Amino acid sequence: MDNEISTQPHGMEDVEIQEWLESLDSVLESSGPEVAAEILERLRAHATVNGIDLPFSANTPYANTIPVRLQPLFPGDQELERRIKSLIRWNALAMVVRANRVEHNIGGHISTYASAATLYEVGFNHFFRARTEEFEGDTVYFQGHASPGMYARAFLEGRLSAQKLENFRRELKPGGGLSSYPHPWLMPDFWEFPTVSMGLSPLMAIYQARFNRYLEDRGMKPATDAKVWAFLGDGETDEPESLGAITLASREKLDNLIFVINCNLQRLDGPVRGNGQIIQELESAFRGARWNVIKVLWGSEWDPIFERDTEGLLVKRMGELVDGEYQKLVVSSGAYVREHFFGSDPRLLQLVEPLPDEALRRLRLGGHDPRKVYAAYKAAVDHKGSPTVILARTIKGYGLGEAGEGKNVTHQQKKLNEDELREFRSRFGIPLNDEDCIEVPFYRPPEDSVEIQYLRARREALGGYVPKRSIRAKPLVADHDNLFKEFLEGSDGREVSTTMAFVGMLRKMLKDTEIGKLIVPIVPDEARTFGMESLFRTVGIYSSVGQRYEPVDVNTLLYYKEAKDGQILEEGITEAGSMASCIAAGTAYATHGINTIPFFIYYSMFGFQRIADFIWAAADMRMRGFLLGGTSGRTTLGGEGLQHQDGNSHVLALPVPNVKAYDPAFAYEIAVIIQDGIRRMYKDGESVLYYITVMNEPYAMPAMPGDVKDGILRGMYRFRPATNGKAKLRAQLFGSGAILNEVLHAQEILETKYGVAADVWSVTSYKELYNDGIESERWNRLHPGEKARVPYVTKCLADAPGVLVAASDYLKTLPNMISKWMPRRLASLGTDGFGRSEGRASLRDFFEVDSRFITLATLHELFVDGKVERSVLDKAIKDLGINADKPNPVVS
Ligand SMILES: Cc1ncc(C[n+]2csc(CCOP(=O)(O)OP(=O)(O)O)c2C)c(N)n1
Ligand SMILES: [Mg+2]
Repeated sequence: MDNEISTQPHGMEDVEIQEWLESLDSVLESSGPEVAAEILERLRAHATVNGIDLPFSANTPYANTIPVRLQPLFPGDQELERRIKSLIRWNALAMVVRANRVEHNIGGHISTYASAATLYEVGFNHFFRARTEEFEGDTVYFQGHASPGMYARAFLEGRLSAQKLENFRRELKPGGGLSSYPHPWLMPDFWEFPTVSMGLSPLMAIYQARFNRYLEDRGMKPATDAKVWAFLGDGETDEPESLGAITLASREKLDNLIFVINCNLQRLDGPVRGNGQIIQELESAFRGARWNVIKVLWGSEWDPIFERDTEGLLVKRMGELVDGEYQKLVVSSGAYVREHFFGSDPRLLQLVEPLPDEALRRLRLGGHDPRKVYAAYKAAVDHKGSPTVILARTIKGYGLGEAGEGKNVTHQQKKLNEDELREFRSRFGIPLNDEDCIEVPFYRPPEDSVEIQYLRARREALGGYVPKRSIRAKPLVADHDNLFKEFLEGSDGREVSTTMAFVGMLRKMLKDTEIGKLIVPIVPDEARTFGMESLFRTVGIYSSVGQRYEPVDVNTLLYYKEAKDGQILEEGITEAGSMASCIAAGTAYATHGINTIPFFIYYSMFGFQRIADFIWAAADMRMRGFLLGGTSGRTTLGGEGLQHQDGNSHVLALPVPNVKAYDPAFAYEIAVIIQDGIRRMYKDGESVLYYITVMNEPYAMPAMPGDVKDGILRGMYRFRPATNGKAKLRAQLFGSGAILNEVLHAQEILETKYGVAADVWSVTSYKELYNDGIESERWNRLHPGEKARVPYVTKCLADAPGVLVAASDYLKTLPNMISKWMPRRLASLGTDGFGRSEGRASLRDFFEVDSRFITLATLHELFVDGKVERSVLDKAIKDLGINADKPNPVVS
């Protein structure tokens, strides 16, 4: 990375540079930094006007952003805090070492927390405010791999027992253990945010900070100075999600957001930028995005050396080294540092002449110096008008010495030999003798010790303990029958799509007195696709600055209305960002004590397929709310082709345990599912979330045929029985989503042309049916002596005669996975394969899921059972106009 003062033009005398620097110093002293900055700005403009080509650089020199003279006094007892930190270091290390002694390869990380301990401890002792009755609290995203440090602190705080620590990464032991990383699913009273899939937490933190403002601007919570802190690794910033939304944060002026990037210059395999400077690279990216950037590179020991360096040679030298060289210095002796770092210039050597080699080795980095870290945090919380990123330089595996400090292997270090343990013990002053210490016991000083007293007092002053998760929202009370009733009655023959029906429900919900305000519609630039533009006008699009322009369509009924209290989160083309908003809204019941109900509607192909890991994190986080997969169905979405047509998402929803996935065909099914979802999530407090696919094919919505609510929710119900129950040839047909209409059509063809009486079932959720089936199987296996449970599918089909045929707009594996609980063999039709740009009818022919193929499949099943002749099949293929030699969609 370029450094502004790293090059020296030919022919320029040092003394000339010196004069310029001195005159700037004197302006600084006499008139202050604003005037100095103004002069520099004017000089730059003057230079440009005179044809001097100044290369653009968003970088500042490789030095601390906050000069010593602006550094505030450290308000704590530094020595005591150091002792507490040392104890936490020890216990964090002990957790990992002990776990790996008991069970080889159980894993865990020592070196991440070792490098970040000061960054966290300054936060815990002075900044992170807990959530209390009076104050919403700060929100902290802890770096996943630093979790041992958070556990070790909670142990000193008396919040976690030694037994829990003993069972780190062994959660299934009697008495429970501690999860490897922050997982609210596994530790719902402790962790709030899953962060270990790297790159997710920076993006989530940005949208969390923005959502906090949204709640304030809509008058749903008081405006406070609560902060969102996100702790990241420098390697983590290579994930595209990490920096992907930083311009949103500055555009929205999120001065409630602070990133702390632990720049230990290493990731798992080796240096983050061996041949460059990750800190300078990040600085320019964040400064370019208009963040407030605070570099914390050098500890206080460097201050007097900088002071002696009146020529700026040291800063210049610091900017010259690449990270690989810096890493080498970390593992080298003081003599090596003198020779290779300072030795480049005799004047530099002179600067450190008074210092012995050992002192050179112990020149601390900024991220290990509480005074420097405190100064940065203080500046960050006081900063107004933009988000702040703190780039703190540290050493990976700090304090591990020979066991891994700064070494490339340090990330994976889980074991220390006896000498290494003793050295660590001595270095951090842990009161354990040589013999005891090799057992690596957990160590907690007595309750009345100054350390524990101090630590408790600090947390009390900050409102309580962090991290801590609790559910603070009160359950909803109404049952909302009135909202959904009209949708149970059908559309009177009017053709509407399920998307339109859903938008109708949304519109009604938005007007409701109990839930209206709580609804958070979220769209990634697809509102018009889903016919939601009428909501622009009625509830407005959220904008923190309102609307500063007259919209081009202001004279139309549905104009693009942005408003400070707008309710819709129109996120632009970012499914990841929208999902992050959805997560913030769907977890506000815990974070803020507000039952916001997100409805995130998107192009279904770009959901589970594109942002599955965010959905997984949302599920871990116990997010509540609704994901709506719009324009779904491989053959129902015409024209768009291979990248858009979704036949996958219901399969991809299967692995997420608490996602309830539905592929409804009719408006009343959606109404039943949403009403029940609101009850389960916001009245009964269940940790589930919903995925509902909606489509753009218009057709008449029937009224609900009797009380089939239970069947809709459980996954299937008989929608239209055969008219002639006495027919000899019988079949059971299963359809989902828009394909249910094809099934209904096939039912008619089969009856009128082939004398087959078929019952038609709407299968709303293969996932529900599957989960119910495997649950019954499991219970029966474990309780052989008791009355066997019967899967719901089996119950439904107990008296259902005839052959079985299923068709959906998704992969055939969905019906196949429940077929074993059916009374007979199942023929499955589905849309395995790449989509095509075509109309619906052609697509359904291509994927073999239209009424003709359903008819043929039924006849074929009857033929296999010996119920119809071959000739019937041959004739049907001809009569139905099926090309038997057409390409196989699965592989073409
Ligand atoms: C998405 C993702 N990919 C890979 C990993 C595996 N992983 C865990 S830690 C790590 C290196 C972390 O380096 P850095 O972000 O610099 O953190 P440090 O430990 O150095 O503070 C990797 C690759 C992961 N957790 N998440
Ligand atoms: Mg790192």
